[in-house]
Amino acid sequence: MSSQPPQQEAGVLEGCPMWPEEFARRYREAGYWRGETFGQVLRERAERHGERTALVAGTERWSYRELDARADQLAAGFRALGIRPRDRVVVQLPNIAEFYEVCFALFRLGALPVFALPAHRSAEITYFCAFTEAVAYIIPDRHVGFDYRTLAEQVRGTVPTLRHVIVAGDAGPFTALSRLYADSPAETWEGPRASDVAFFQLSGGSTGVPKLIPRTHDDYIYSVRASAEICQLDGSSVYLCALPAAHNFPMSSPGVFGTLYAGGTAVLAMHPSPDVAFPLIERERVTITALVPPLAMIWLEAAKARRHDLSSLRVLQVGGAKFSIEAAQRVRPTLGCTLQQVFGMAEGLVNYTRLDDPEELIVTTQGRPISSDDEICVVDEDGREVAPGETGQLLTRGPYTIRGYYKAETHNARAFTSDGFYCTGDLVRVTPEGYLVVEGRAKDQINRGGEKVAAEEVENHLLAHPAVHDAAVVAMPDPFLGERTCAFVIPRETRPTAATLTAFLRERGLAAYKIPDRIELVDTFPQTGVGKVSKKALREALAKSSSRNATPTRSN
Ligand code: AMP
Ligand code: DBH
Repeated sequence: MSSQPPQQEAGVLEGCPMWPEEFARRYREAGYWRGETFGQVLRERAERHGERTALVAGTERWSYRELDARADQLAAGFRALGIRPRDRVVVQLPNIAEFYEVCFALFRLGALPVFALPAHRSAEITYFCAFTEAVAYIIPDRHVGFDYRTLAEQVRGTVPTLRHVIVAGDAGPFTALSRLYADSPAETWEGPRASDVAFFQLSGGSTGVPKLIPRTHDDYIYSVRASAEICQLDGSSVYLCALPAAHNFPMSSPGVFGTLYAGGTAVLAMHPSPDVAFPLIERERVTITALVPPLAMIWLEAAKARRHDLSSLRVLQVGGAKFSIEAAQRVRPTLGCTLQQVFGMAEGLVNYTRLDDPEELIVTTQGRPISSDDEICVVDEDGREVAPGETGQLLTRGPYTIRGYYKAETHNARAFTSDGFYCTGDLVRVTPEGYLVVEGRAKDQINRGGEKVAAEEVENHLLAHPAVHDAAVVAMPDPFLGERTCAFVIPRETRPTAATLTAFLRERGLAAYKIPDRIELVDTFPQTGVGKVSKKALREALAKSSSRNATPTRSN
């Protein structure tokens, strides 16, 4: 492996490591990167089949022509507000049609969405806005009982670069999205190039603060196009987006973008529960959807009642966390459709089982990469390649896997090898067929049913409490979510209660899914040979402790 530090191409957004020129050339020559931008893709689809339904959300049904026109009008409106190419815009919208017009408007403008999740609160949002020096923040008025305008008020008070808060719905003191549509732009601008960064995705990560993932039009459109092909999407496909729209999985694997690429229809569910999703599947004749494992298990239970006609469903994708073989085996008999396992990451690499694979492979593996140019390397703790079939850490490099996080030089030096492989932190083995099986994790993260929690981030928040001397957050096994979080805390003289600490974390504005499910007060932490906290020993202690001693801090 030769040593090639990531290059900074002239004109590329500062702080975004890009592919070295020889790789970029290879990916273009192979036809992966075709020089298309998202704005152009939508325009082309609107010209080709303008009257087809692109999006269904609530009472809205937008044709391709409508989505295209709205994106143009909004781009002009954003421009008139003073938003410029490369300006960062934090977008925190739920599964509403506006999510996509905002995306495409920003893409056309060349401004860069930073995709926050609806669950994020002031701790995360303030960080995203400040770190990216965002000029605008786009929110719904309310969603699932939470008023995002109050959050925006807080964030605006602390981030000086933030000039605009734009609201889908009742804007209160802020700018209403609905007032921004402008019929013709006051001025013209040069659109982005396909090699430009198009937006930032978030990494679940394992560090103190979430990392931002710069994705280009070229690389993301390739992953979207190839995903749509693997999932056999076409103009008759109807994709149900039940997971949060901003997440990389329902956005691109193949997700709503893949569906729009293929000229199909995307249906948005405000909530992924069977109560909401099943009537939509029946009414819209949904053909494909994507879930995380705990939701898939809920759907499998609910489908037994057979109250809705789900016969249109051809593919159920499950990913984000490991799906048990037992549950995987129940998909076809219960739902009468093919299971597709998806093992992906917002950093790039996505693996799929193929629709016509033997059931054995579909049920027991997490699929194989999209591209024959996805390089896969499985290494031991010393970074040496393991023997075929052995388990080790997955490293990867390829035409849609980033070469570095945004403005994270020190972390990048650890998270990427000197020759550009991303160290996924996932422990995998490769089957003789070349399929990956996820066997575990080397990163300090908890995968709470597909929602990733970085241990260090939660530990840092706990350490901010005056009664906390030290904190260590680990995963505990859970039959429903796969894993839940447990925080071990060494108190100072005054012992805080679990409830006090939980309330403290909420007050600090941490997203609810990161609040520990259980908090244990202890006097010391077990140590490794070199004197570090042994999280392995903590996890083992948890496995041994009976549920009688558990101090659950919440039930879901
Ligand atoms: P992120 O980097 O935050 O996008 O999260 C991606 C991570 O989710 C991967 O590196 C895996 O740890 C995990 N993951 C995603 N899909 C699967 C899957 N099908 N099975 C097991 N783990 C998964
Ligand atoms: O967990 C993920 O991040 C994920 C899972 C499936 C992902 O990013 C993807 C597919 O694209």
